[in-house]
Amino acid sequence: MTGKLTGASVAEHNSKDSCWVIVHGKAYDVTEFLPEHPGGQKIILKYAGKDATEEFEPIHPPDTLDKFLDPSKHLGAVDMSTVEQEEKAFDPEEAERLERVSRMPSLAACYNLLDFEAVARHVMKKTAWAYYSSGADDEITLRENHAAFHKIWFRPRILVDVENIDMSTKMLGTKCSIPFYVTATALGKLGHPEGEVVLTKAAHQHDVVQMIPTLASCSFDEIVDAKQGDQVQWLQLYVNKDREITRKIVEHAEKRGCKGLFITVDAPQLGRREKDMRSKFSDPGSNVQSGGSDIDRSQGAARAISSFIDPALSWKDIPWFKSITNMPIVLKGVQCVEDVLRAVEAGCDGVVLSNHGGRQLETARSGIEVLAEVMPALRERGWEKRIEVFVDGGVRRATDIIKALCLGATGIGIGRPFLYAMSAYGLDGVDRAMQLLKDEMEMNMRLIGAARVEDLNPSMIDTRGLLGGHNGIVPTDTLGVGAYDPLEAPRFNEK
Ligand code: FMN
Repeated sequence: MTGKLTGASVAEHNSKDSCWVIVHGKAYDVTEFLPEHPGGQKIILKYAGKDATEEFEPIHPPDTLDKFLDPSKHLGAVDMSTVEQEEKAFDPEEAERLERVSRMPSLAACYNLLDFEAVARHVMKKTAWAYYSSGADDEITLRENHAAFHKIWFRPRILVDVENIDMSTKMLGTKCSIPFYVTATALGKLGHPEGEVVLTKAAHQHDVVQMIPTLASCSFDEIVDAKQGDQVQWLQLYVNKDREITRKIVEHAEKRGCKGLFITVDAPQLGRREKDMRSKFSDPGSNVQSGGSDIDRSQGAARAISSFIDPALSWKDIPWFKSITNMPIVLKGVQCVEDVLRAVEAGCDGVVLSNHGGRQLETARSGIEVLAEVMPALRERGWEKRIEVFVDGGVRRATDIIKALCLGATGIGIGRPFLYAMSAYGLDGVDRAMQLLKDEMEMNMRLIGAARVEDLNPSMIDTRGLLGGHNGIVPTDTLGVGAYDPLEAPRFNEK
């Protein structure tokens, strides 16, 4: 006798009335938890009586069951040799993907950050690609984030001694090798089995700060445990309706050494990311076709994991955050000068000018455009030292970073490129992506005539294209163009 449960005994509990599942070799009674599951009941019921590990793993930190399921529902170890392995049906899409993986370009063939995106698109699983790459609605803001950098041109200085380039800087009091950081992106294990800790290791190799997402696939502690030496991490916070949960998260993060609290303020409701939603369409676990549950679970990975976020979060909460932590408080997702000024008045230490990578409000302006509006207003008031201004969205080249620094940004967040590098090539990929950025940065600082980050200033860029308003230039509405049935001219009679 092993004292373990058998596969057959678990398999008996395969219905809504008695639902057991196996995760990492242990059985759990989730019957009563079914209605509370943020991702809906249906996906759990798909695995009732079976091993759910593969589905569970990428979207739940490993401490999830300990945290959210009463200990009485932890049924103990299962003898996995007795669990019937389901024959996986042949999946032609997956077979094609694996074939592409076997033909992947070598890492050395990636010369810039967009190269990682091009490779990742072909080798990532469809649902993972859809979650990472998607933007809101028509993805106009998503594309604008990148395009906006092309509206800024350089005014370089010549005959400056640029033999030695120093790219180091300080962000929230932390010295770092280069003014970019790994911004928070949820669900790292969708792209790589080890998840966010891959980014932690790469960040360490390059002396770059990592922002830890609330909705990481790894547990918060795993990500902190993976840091080395005096590596610096920040916490990105989605504020829970239950403030006690939020308080615990914040206090724990501070205790574990996080050096900044980034409160996400652009997501009172998750945007509609239709690529993500569509990728779930064929998944029998989703409710897309049948509906029927009181909460709409049909919104892809994003919606499934975010139902706890408090839409009532407001300026009134800022003093409370200040009362529970000594970490610098930064608002992530600020999108106009008025709110930056208000953040200064509220005593915040920083803002991230960001539209969440184009995943939230469609036709929100790019962070870089907002930066160009914000910095003169701060300087006018002599407030530019009172708050650190970060920016993210669409940064793919060191020239983009330099443009933001010229405008006055303290630090620049990069999201998807590191996810794509990780998904396609693992740690080596992220390492190379960061090195490529450093190499580009060094070269371009030389070419612009700035030996140090402090030497970059607004006179080195021409922002007229960016600040000319959005008049005249209409972004391509790709869906509209594809769906449009063009009018026809009168037809001539056949001969
Ligand atoms: N921002 C958050 O504040 N919290 C999140 O959990 C979060 N998850 C994200 C997941 C993905 C896949 C992506 C692409 C972005 C996410 N973001 C999140 C937004 C990023 O922090 C950042 O604002 C954005 O990715 C920057 O744009 P970029 O991807 O073009 O660099």
